[in-house]
Amino acid sequence: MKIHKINLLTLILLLGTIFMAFAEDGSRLWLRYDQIQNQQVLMAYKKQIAAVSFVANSPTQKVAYAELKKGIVGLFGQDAIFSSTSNNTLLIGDSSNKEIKQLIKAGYFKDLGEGFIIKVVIQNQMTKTIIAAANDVGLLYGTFHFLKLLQSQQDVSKLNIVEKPKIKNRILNHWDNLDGTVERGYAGTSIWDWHKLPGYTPTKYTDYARANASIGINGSVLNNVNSNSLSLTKEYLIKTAAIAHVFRPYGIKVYLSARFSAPIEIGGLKTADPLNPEVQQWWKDKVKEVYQYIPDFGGFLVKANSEGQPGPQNYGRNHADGANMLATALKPYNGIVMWRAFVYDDKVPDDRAKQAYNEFKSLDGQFMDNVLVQVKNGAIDFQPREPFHPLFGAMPKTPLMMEFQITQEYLGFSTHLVYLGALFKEVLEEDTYSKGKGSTVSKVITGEIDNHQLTGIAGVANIGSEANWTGHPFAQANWYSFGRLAWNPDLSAEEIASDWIKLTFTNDNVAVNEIKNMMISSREAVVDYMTPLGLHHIMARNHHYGPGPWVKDAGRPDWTSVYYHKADNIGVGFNRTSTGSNALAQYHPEIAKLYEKKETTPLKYLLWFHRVQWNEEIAPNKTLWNAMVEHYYEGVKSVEEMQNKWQKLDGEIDEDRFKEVSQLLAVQHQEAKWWRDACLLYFQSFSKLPLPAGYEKPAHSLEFYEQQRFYFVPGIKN
Ligand code: BDP
Repeated sequence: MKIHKINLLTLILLLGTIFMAFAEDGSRLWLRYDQIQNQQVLMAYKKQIAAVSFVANSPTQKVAYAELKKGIVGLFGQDAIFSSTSNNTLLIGDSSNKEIKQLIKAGYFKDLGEGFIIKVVIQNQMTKTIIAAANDVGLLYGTFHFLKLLQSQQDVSKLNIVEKPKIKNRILNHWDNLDGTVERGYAGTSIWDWHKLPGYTPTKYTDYARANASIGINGSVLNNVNSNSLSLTKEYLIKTAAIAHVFRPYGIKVYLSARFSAPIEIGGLKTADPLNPEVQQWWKDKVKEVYQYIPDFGGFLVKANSEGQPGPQNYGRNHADGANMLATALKPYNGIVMWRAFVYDDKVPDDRAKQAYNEFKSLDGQFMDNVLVQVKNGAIDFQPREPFHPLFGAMPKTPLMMEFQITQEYLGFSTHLVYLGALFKEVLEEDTYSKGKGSTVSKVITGEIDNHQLTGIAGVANIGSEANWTGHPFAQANWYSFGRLAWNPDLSAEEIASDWIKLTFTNDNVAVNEIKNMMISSREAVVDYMTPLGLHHIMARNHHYGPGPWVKDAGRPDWTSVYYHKADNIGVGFNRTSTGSNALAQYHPEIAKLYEKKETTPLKYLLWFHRVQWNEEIAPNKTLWNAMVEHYYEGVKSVEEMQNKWQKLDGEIDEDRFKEVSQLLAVQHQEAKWWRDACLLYFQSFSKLPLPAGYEKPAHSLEFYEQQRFYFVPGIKN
């Protein structure tokens, strides 16, 4: 009897351990490699890939091999194939191989760059599945691509794929501080443990590199754009070198944000004037030192003369002077400068939206050839919706880099399910008209329009120390979609979502479609319940958590909400046409002409460009006020629909993540209502118009919402 009891206890412990091992914490991201349950698919794969031939020598080949092995063992549930040979082989790399030689001869490798080929060749009833590339990193990308096909259970029997990235530098920007906090980070603390570096480089760093390489990201800026000069000291460079060492086999370069005043702060100089020879020499020496520790260092990212950061303007110089000084120092080592165009100078401009263009447009042609100007997707600041930044298409002689924000500073933090693939795509597809119709933002940044070889795209990371990396399980999709679009901006948001769902949740078609619909509609939902019809920058002050359309007196007018919506008893909206700030003139005349008139401005941008009276008809039989009410209520309704869709997936998704998402959706629903009610009550205090019949009344008074205070909100220094 006693023995029986012990056995039971052991059994319970054992089951507990097994359960723990299978608890779904989301840490495997989209690289899960769970055994394929569909026997038909599995048999077909096992037959086609009865053996693997992969001679892995270099560090990159070795990590590709390890990944392939991990993937196939997981997906197939067996290991034998790596040690046997068969007629049906997966053949990787090796240009000495007959089949691959043939591909080279046939011109497949021409201009392949970091790309890869996956081709199935059937000869004499033998199937060879070939993954080949012009270099190691291409091979790694090809391996990940193939694993993606297997994970998402695609037919791989007739593959003939040639893939190469359309953008050269595909970079994550971490706004991580040396003290472990993350500016605008909502997924815990920084994953870089500067204290334990360089000696300690946890597996998490390798997993980070794997995840990024799997979607083609090849660069990582480790520290915040609001940077600390200490990052450039010897001590920290050695720590950075340890991270670079982990990333190197995965084709990921490290970059650092450089503080412009570093020569003063850590160099002991009296000035950081970019035209001062001593300053120039200091940077040359510093860069030389950096490359001693990190021979493949990528370069610097710089935020200068913006929100109090030092820069060349402190010395009466311009952005090109500053960027070129650093570019000169980096040039001998093939390093690049990513100079940000997100600028806020000391004077309050007549329209904040015009500032970057005003400061940068005239500098076109003055930057060295290893400088990229990094431009946010819109002219204000990562809002739920913004028209594309007018600098895209306006600086043909300068390679412009896109900066997207993956972390959801203005989109509900990591609490709200918002699929940013849809937002990114909307921007990339906008037409700048710079070289005629079809000159999309995407073609500007791929270099196609102005013939640039140096190209880039950056995403402000949403990664932190939380087990699932990004806080919200669905926020992983935003990291994923950024990488996929960086590789190929022509992909659709839908196909990326489908891939991600299959890799992350399920291969069941019905479920995939349900989840995809949720994701696609989530972007419009957040716009509707936060900032419909072109409203912008009406979030609560500083931490940006929740609504704050009433924010005024915030240090300077362009930090307030009232500056951006300009609501009064007559109407609402920012007049950026020729009768207002004329920010429209910064766009191509085709766009300016169209948006000059309310009637031809897309409704989604109406209040961005126009002041509109509350009772003005903006659509047949619809006043602005009624349309605004409709959008806010529609946003909340969309969240309810997401909740319903998700509930239908009970049983289809593992319990852990199912529950996690259910709870987060419930919070999102509450917060969406909060946004709706607070904003409508606030705007109603000007419009003096009633809610049309049939709408649920706000739960509280305007005063109640205005008086809400929150403590220790994440993402800022509290
Ligand atoms: C704003 C953020 C701020 C960043 C700034 C930037 O609120 O924390 O430092 O952008 O991009 O969106 O530099």
